[in-house]
Amino acid sequence: MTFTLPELAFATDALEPFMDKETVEIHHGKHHAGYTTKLNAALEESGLTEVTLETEVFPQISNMPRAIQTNAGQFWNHSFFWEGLAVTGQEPTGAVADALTASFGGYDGFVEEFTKYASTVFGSGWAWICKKQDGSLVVTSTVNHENPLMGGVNDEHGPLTPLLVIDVWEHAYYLKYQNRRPEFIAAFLQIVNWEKVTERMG
Ligand code: MN3
Repeated sequence: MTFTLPELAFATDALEPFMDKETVEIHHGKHHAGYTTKLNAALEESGLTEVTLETEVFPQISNMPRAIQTNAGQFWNHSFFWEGLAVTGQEPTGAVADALTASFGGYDGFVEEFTKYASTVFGSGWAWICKKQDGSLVVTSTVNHENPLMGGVNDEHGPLTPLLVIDVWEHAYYLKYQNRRPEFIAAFLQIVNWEKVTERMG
């Protein structure tokens, strides 16, 4: 099986002014596309076909060749990132609003926790909202290409279901926000697809 670059569900300028057109074009059309091509090449080189990333590659990630580790992570994380964005400002409602209240005391508490994790990832990485086995929510961060589905990553929380991710690699925000990562995090929170987050809660 080969992986294809997922199409965006919105036009590249649709997230303005929170995420600018040029950044979306380069981020999706160059970075994400590049990881896709490299993942397929690495899988082919290893003779791995018909693999499922979530259930076969990520749990065994440390046993995989380095090129598969990095590009599988980057391919999947970016696909998940784009799906979590929405053109129009949504607010968490229903089950996800209840879960944010139960786990963080409310939306503002969640924003504080998420901003703290996203702004303190050192270097390149990601911040996540995940659902734990007991149904409660937790914010985590990962470095480089890693994600919470990978064996050995965020293990202190037990098995996690990722619900939302922000990419805090510099390529995700530098053209518009330069070194002002906190401004990018605040902008990201304006374009979260909470309907998708709710769907991912299951
Ligand atoms: Mn990226």
